[in-house]
Amino acid sequence: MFTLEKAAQIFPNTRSADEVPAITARFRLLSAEDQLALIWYAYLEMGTTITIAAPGAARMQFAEPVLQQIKAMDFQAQSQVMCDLANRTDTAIGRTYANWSVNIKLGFWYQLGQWMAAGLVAPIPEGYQLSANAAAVLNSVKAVEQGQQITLLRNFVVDMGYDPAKGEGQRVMEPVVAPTPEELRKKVFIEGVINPTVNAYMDRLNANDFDALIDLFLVDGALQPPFQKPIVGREAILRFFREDCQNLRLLPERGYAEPTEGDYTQIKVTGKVQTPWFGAGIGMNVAWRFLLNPEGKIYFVAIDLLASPAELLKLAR
Ligand code: 45D
Repeated sequence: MFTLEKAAQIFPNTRSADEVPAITARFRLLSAEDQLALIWYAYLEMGTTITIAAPGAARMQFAEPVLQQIKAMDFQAQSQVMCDLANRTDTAIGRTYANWSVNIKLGFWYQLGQWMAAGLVAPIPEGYQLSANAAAVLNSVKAVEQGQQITLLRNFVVDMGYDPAKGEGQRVMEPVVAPTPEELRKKVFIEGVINPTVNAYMDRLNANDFDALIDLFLVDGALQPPFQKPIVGREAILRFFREDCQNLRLLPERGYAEPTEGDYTQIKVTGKVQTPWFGAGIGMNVAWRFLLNPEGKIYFVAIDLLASPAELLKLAR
């Protein structure tokens, strides 16, 4: 029968963007100063072609006290806070930061970036010279597609701060939005796949209807986000949906389904995903690899960030 490990290997010729974990690992070896400057340069460069949507007030309220505290400091203290975050030093701000959900962390840096540009927060020193290694990492960041670039920026930000609980602690997250009312929902169409579970998965996630979405999973089902370990069990998956998956836009395009061992069904779907941070500005090329049990419940689904657009057309095993 299927184990989680075996399930994770369905459609083995799916090529994900391996550059992302590779560049992330190289980034982590840089000094804090280099890390901050590199992100700043990458961010400026991206800003010439795309804009980040300003986060809403609901998201910012949690970061607000720390942001005000930082704004009131002199430049030197501000630089120190940012370096401490990058160094993962044990400080009060580092601990608070580590407990925020991904989107609150991004909102925090969004605001600091605005203030840095406006001269209210210490800028990267003029004429700062990246080390040779950092310059090489920056070049690698610039060379990948935009969907991979924003994934890298997100990784860099997620890793900062000091977390004594190593991700197992209580998370501070923004409030969950109400699901889109039934009559306003747009339904997806997936060329080559007519499967009620897969369609409901896309439509319910698009509608932020997480309570209905989780019903599609087996109790011990698993979901594997890009470059992460599988999240196992309904409770943990639901928490992940509420925390990390609000207002995503899933745009599946085509797919392929076939029966497999034990009357299970494996289905691969490819298409695009948009994050609310960049809206329609960036479409990330992704694959969903589903394994459904004989009753049509999700035992496993992996979401892969694809290596290249050519992967969108690679459906069969
Ligand atoms: O350090 O089906 C400064 C799942 C300089 C769910 C800065 C999914 C200093 C199931 C510039 C100020 C979620 C898995 C920093 C699907 C400094 C499912 C600031 C997939 C840090 C489809 C930097 C969803 C800033 C996916 C402000 C793939 C950086 C979602 C901001 C992917 C970066 C979403 C931002 C991604 C990055 C979002 C806003 C990759 C956002 C990335």
